[in-house]
Amino acid sequence: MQSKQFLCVLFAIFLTSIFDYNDAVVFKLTNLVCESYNQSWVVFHNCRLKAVGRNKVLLNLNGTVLHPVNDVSIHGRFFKRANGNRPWLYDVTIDGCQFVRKANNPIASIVYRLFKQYSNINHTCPYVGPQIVKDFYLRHELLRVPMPTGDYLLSIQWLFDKKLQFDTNVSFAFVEDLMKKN
Ligand SMILES: *[C@@H]1O[C@H](CO)[C@@H](O)[C@H](O)[C@H]1NC(C)=O
Ligand SMILES: *[C@@H]1O[C@H](CO)[C@@H](O)[C@H](O)[C@H]1NC(C)=O
Ligand SMILES: *[C@@H]1O[C@H](CO)[C@@H](O)[C@H](O)[C@H]1NC(C)=O
Ligand SMILES: CC(=O)N[C@H]1CO[C@H](CO)[C@@H](O)[C@@H]1O
Repeated sequence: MQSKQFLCVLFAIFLTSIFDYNDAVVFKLTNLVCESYNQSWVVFHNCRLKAVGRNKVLLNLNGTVLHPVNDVSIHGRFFKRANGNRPWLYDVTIDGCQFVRKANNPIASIVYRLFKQYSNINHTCPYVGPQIVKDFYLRHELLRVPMPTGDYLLSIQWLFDKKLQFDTNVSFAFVEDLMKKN
């Protein structure tokens, strides 16, 4: 019995150290660019990051789709910064209308899981009117996949009817610091 209790205590200490470890992960947005290439279909009113703490940065995006769209292609490219940008891990094009019906792409699902609660885009096609992302920030606990320390860029080109309409480029930092104890 005694040794079992001792093991429980050890296990609790182990869990606590994992908790500290999670605290020591920095996962934050560092840059955001939105650009419409066809102002008669998509306009951006707001596309901004705001730091609200040393390691917490909020993303706000407000755009309008001026005519209903039923054909959305999403071309996502994931870069890890090293001597300029170079492709790393991922380059994919998915059918956006199909994806919101059935999340059929694992990497897109990770990205979607991170931000869907902050946005009004989780509905099926067509899309029209205000497209909002409000006070979104990166939460490490929702990531659930390992990622090496580094600076990353997720560049997304949005195509309507197979034609490029706009870009959203989001940069973020992921830093694992095992020595830091907040
Ligand atoms: C987004 O990132 C890609 C890849 O670096 C780049 O080619 C594109 O010009 C960027 N778009 C904007 C609007 O900056
Ligand atoms: C720009 O948007 C209009 C809809 O307002 C559309 O008819 C046209 O095809 C689009 N042009 C391009 C190059 O995507
Ligand atoms: C988005 O921008 C439009 C146009 O400026 C504005 O009317 C609307 O209130 C904004 N929506 C949000 C949620 O900020
Ligand atoms: C792609 C995705 O996650 N879609 C979800 C949108 O929200 C509905 C209702 O909450 C879910 O059933 C979908 O899975």
